[in-house]
Amino acid sequence: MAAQFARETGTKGEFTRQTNRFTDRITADGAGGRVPEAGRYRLIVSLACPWAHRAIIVRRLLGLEDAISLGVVDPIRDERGWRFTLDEGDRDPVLGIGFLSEAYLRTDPAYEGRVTVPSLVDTETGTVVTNDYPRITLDLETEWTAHHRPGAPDLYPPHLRPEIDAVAADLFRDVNNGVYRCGFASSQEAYEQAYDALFSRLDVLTERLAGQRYLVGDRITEADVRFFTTLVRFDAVYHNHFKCNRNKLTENPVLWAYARDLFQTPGFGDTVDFDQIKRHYYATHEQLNPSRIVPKGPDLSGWTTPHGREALGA
Ligand SMILES: N[C@@H](CCC(=O)N[C@@H](CS)C(=O)NCC(=O)O)C(=O)O
Repeated sequence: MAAQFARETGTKGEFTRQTNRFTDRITADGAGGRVPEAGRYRLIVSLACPWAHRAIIVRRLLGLEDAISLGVVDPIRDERGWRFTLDEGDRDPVLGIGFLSEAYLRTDPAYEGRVTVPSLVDTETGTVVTNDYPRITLDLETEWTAHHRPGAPDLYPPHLRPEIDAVAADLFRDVNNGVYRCGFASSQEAYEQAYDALFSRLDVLTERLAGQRYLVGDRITEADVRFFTTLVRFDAVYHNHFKCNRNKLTENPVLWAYARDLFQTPGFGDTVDFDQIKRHYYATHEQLNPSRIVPKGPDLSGWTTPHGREALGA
């Protein structure tokens, strides 16, 4: 079976995600040579991408919109990768580039991996500071506090960090990246392993969320942001396109109510673009969907129905 990403496929047909190439950090103490500076950095995202979606939600929840600007790429990549064809003149208005790859090559002329979102770009140099998506949100939460809006939530409170990190590690392996391991597997065995791990983990998380409103503690944290970006794509994309089809999200009363609760929280649902999500997945993975036909469904009207999760407290 041909792999969608041959360079990231192991000998048993398993998808092994590339490492993040750019990992500089912007920290309050300036240890890495960069401090948070309003207006200097630009977050480049695709509204379709679950890893980028984390950063979009966190930026909104923390009120960092004025400090960090947002560039949005076209959900459909061409053979040159992510492009700024949603912008006038097909160029990002701040960076002046037509393709995200231009920033990557300016930073590392020898770069050969996939050019990915989210990427945080320095608007003064046009170079990529980081595409290390798990670190990006944690740093927005802990290093950019001087720029947070008054009353911004603490999404990564010190006393909850060990538990958030543990939940996030399981989530990443089995769920966030697990759906990709199902979809990009190029052997039956690798697919079934990923599928089993995904649904076993969803069973464990269902049990956990049956008795508590949020994943960790009594408040929304980074862990919920990470779970949400996969759940909101589940029925629209992963169930069908990535063959994650034991159950739909809407068939799991606990997770469906949990996802709706988050969706109806400002910063979550208002950052979801189902049209771009569907067009991106179905039209860019030619190995999985050669016809590029985008399914019409599912019916999305359920997302705004009452969820009843207030009864669990918090
Ligand atoms: N930076 C990570 C994760 C981010 C990521 O995979 N983003 C996707 C979109 S959801 C992307 O930019 N893909 C570009 C490509 O496949 O060429 C990676 O390198 O795997």
